[in-house]
Parts: sequence; C-alpha cells; structure tokens
Amino acid sequence: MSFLNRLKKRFSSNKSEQELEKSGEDQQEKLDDGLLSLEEFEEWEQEQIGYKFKQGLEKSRERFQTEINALMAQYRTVDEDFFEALEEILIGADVGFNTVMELTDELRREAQLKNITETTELRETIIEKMVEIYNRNDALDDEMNMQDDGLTVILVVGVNGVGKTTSIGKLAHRYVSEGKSVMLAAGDTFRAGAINQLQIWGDRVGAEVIRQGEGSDPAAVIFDAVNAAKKRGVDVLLCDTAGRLQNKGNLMNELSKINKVISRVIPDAPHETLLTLDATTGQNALSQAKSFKEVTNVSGIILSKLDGTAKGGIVLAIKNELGIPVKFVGLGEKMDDLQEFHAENYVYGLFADMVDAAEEEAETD
Ligand SMILES: Nc1nc2c(ncn2[C@@H]2O[C@H](COP(=O)(O)OP(=O)(O)O)[C@@H](O)[C@H]2O)c(=O)[nH]1
Ligand SMILES: [Mg+2]
Repeated sequence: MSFLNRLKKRFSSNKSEQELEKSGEDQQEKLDDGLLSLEEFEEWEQEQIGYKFKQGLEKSRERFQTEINALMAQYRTVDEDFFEALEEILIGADVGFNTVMELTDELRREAQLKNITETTELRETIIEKMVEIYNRNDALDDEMNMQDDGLTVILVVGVNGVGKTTSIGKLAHRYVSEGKSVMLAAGDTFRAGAINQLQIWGDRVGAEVIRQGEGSDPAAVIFDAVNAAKKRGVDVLLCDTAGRLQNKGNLMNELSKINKVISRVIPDAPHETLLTLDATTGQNALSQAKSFKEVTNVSGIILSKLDGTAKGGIVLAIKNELGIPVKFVGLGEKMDDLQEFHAENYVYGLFADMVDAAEEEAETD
C-alpha cells in the first residue's frame, strides 16, 4: 500500500463533522453502554484525531498546497531549479534551513536513484520524507513519562503569553478524561490574573488548584502542591510557572529552586518539563527554546497555536534543530484541542486534501 493510502486508511473519514466533533466522553459512554463496539470506538478515535489535525492545520495546508501546486505547474521536470524553488517554499514555511537541506538532498538522491523525471511523481515522496526526517533519531522519550504508580509531576515552562496556562487546562482535561486525578499548582505568581485563570481551568475540569497570593514564592507554592498531591494520592500534578526570560540568571535560579523543592518530595521528579512555544512566533520560538535549554532540562515541547499559523513547518525545525520532541500541539482554543503529536497525524493535517483524494484514485483504477 502506498504511503498516502496508509495515511488515508488511518485518518480519512466518511463520518459527518458532527460525528467527529463529539467529545471523547460521549463516545466512551456509548462504548460503555454497548452502543459502540471497541473497534468502532477506536476507529472514531483515529478519525477524530485526523479531523482535529486537519482543522488545526488548515491555514498551513492551504498555503502549502497552493505553493506546491504552483511549483509543480511551473516546473514539470525535476531539475536543480525545481529543487531550489522547493527549498524556498519550505524555508518560507518555517521548516528551518538545515532541515530543508536534509530533506531536499534526500529528494535529489531519491529522484536520481528511481529515475524520477516528472515533478508530480515526487509529491508523495516529499510527504514521506517529512515523516522520515521527523522520526529519525527517534528516542523513546517521545512518549510522556507518566508514572504507572504514584504521582507524576509535570512542570510547564515558557515565556508569557505562549499558552502555558491554557495548555495546562487542556492537559488536565485530557488526564481527567482518562480517569486520572489531577491537581494544578499556580506557580505563576507574577500576576494575580494568572492565578485566577488557572483556577477557572481547575473548576472547569474538576481539578483542585493549589495557590497562594500574587507575588508569593513560586517554589513555595509548588512545594506545597507536590506535598498535597502526594498526601492525597493524586495521579498527575501540573505546575504552572512564570517564564520571564528577560533575566536569564533569575530565571535559571527560579527554575532550579523549583526543581530542587520538587525533588525533595519526589526524588525523580519532575518527570516532565514541558516548554511551551507559540507556533505563530516562528523563528522566535526556536530562539526561546535555545535559551530555555540553557537554563533548565527540557524533556518535551508543547507547540501551541498551530492553528493560528500558515507556517506549520516549525514543528520539523524544532525537533530537528533542537533535538527536543514535540509532545503536544495546540490546534485550537477548545478544551480537547490539545493533541498528542505524531509525525503521521501532522502530515495528514498538512496534506489532508491530497490524502483524502488518494484512495479515490486507487479505487477508480
Ligand atoms: N488558537 C489558539 N489559541 C491558543 C492556543 N493555546 C493558547 N491559546 C491562547 O493564547 C493566549 C495566551 O494563553 P495563556 O495560556 O494565557 O498563556 P501563558 O501566559 O503562557 O499562560 C490565550 O488567549 C489562549 O486562549 C491554541 O492552541 N490555539
Ligand atoms: Mg499563564
């Protein structure tokens, strides 16, 4: 089966939007009531994920497809001009210089090896290579390090406005839906608004919020929270922070103090330190990541607001140029718009129209 057909089989759907917009809990209930078989439930789940990525990446997909179509129309035969124009498109989509070079070098080789002369024949290979490059050097730590037994502490860092608090709310919702007990720590004590915002999320998803007043010591709040979570047998503690990058020395001290107090209660915690980056800020997000890497251990990225950019290629740049896996992507403002990141879901979202059309071709011939 071709690569596109495999994606199609997994993610494309004949279900209505209404059906795919149903919440996981509704479907879970149907499953529990025997109105849905496990197979049907899993199929719905996969297709819903595809739908979410398709919706979330609409802007990027439109831009990318328009440009790739124009490219193929302009350059019909595979030559150096074609590759250079392709490189320009990819760089324009924030894929990142080194990643683009790696990608196009491999395409050049592939074209030579397989004697591909028509540019349209390379279309599918471009997509396939994107997945391949993303998944290369894939360490096991793409998965969240969740403890099966006992408390998992997740620290969320990043500069102001990138989407930390919102992502924490969405993550809390995800874990609560999985049947876990969740607690939130209001470690962004810089502004009163930040504490209240987290409280609103806590109330919405049914998670207790450990908080102190504005201006209190974030490490003290988080220390209280880890103790409370441990005492109450909570499964997941999500810690909000204020990531003021203006003064790297201060930030480093603040984060190392937070790490210290957490590990005083649970020696191998935090189990995850997730850096939140705003996809709409492009190369700026990359430089933030570099700065944070210098001040603390980052185990994964939450890439928020992917729905707000037409330059969705930033995902590839982050993984390839920083060597940090993207663990979640924000695809919208709704509670279940934070999705686990996998390269296949992503390229489906980026090329959904092409993928959806692929099987039709296969069926008709
Ligand atoms: N469209 C969209 N907006 C988002 C996403 N994540 C966060 N936001 C918005 O970004 C803004 C800042 O988010 P917030 O969580 O307060 O950022 P923080 O300062 O890092 O805690 C809010 O208006 C959020 O609704 C996302 O994935 N998609
Ligand atoms: Mg916040």
